[in-house]
Amino acid sequence: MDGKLIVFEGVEGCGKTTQMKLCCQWLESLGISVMVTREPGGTELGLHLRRLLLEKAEDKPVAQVTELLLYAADRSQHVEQELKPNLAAGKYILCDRYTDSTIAYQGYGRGLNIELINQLNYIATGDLKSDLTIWLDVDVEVGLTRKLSGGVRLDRIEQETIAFHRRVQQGYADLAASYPSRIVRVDGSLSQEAVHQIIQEILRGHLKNLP
Ligand code: T5A
Repeated sequence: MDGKLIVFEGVEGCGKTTQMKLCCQWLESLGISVMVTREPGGTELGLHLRRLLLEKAEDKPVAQVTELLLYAADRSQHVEQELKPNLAAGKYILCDRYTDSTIAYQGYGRGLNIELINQLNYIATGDLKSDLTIWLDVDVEVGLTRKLSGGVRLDRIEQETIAFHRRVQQGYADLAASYPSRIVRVDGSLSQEAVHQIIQEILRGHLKNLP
């Protein structure tokens, strides 16, 4: 595959959407063909799954394994329908969340078996890994405060306890330590422009063929 899969990860409100937008503008200014996508919800089927996953219904809790399987189903469709063909077409794909989210949220956050999640990720992706994953590291309370001050209603997962979000954060820290060549930590508490400059440097370092 000729394209590149660049994933943005982190806890709620870490700034992924903001940075992906800046990164997309910058890469396009270099004449690179970019595609921006996300999980869950990067396909039409995935949009239905996203709504099922993130809408909060007090009287209809989603079982933990059901949640895991829905994220895997979303990913499988996304990989087949969007990621593989666009990588083959040479696109740079900026993807908001991917396999590490499932390890961090369902593995560390929910406490589901990590080996099982690795197997499901393998099945869902056919072992398609990111070329580079940018982990925007911010304190969970900073991220949640950013979201709340933006005036948005928190979704089902965002409404989890602080302890849950801290376990997710620990998941990202452990993943970054385990896969240092694939996952790069960026201090997401810096200004938007400072974070963007750091990401540019990282991409220039990792993607040698950038113009
Ligand atoms: N999930 C997902 C799982 O549990 N398992 C899985 O396998 C997968 C794939 C998806 C949810 O699903 C879960 C994780 C999530 O709970 P989402 O769409 O990814 O949901 O939702 P969020 O992660 O919350 O993404 P958001 O788009 O809501 O937040 P972002 O993208 O991290 O943050 P962004 O850029 O929108 O910024 C949030 C606010 O902060 C400001 C922005 O202006 C905005 O107001 N901001 C900054 N403020 C100060 N300094 C900076 N550097 C800032 N950067 C942004």
